[in-house]
Amino acid sequence: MGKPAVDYSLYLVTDSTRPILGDRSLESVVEQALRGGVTLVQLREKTADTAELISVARGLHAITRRYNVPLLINDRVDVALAVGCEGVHIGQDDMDLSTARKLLGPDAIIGVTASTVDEALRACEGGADYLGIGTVYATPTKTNTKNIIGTAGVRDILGKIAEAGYDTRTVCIGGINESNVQRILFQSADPRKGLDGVAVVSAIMAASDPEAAARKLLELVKSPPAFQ
Ligand code: TZP
Ligand code: MG
Repeated sequence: MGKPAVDYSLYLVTDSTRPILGDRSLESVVEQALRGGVTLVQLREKTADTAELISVARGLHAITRRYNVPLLINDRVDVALAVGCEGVHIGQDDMDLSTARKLLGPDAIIGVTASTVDEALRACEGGADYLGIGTVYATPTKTNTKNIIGTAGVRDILGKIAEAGYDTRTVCIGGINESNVQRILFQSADPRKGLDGVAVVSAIMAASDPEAAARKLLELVKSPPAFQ
């Protein structure tokens, strides 16, 4: 079968905490975002216990499959295996990439967080499918980020990956919204390698109309910035 081609253009990362989700259900917000065109979904729930997480993941996977969009699980390789979804996103303090690959197999989509050139090169070398580069800008959604790297930091990482000859896919994350997304894509691009997409939490999850928010963001990601 082989690994399916993945569209990284607009990557939705979930957050069920009250300031973001309010009293709406996670499933309904994710489905609205899918209708608006998100191309990849990550279930990122820091507080759920394992049984609950598996149950939420099963529910979301039933929805993402209908839209033909891959579902990845943050941190938890065991949950991805239990659910049979398309992959995981792992941070620097989570299970190591080679163990995750061994457990999930060659066709799983495995993404790794990278904040530095070293982390990025190691993940590329280790066979990550994509890098989640960031944090680009400080964000209330994740306050414990140690590394705010800005677009200059993203560009530096992209340049070093290109120099080393890797074709690993890339998205960036952190503080991305409708008003800055095109500038971020433009300023982050190295002449040899640009980003494949952007990952957002609040710009979609906290929007009063997640479908419209996703549609607008996707349109911006796919059209060249006017100031280019
Ligand atoms: N990793 C780095 S920043 C971040 C994660 C999961 C949260 C991004 O949230 P938002 O609301 O898109 O700024
Ligand atoms: Mg993690």
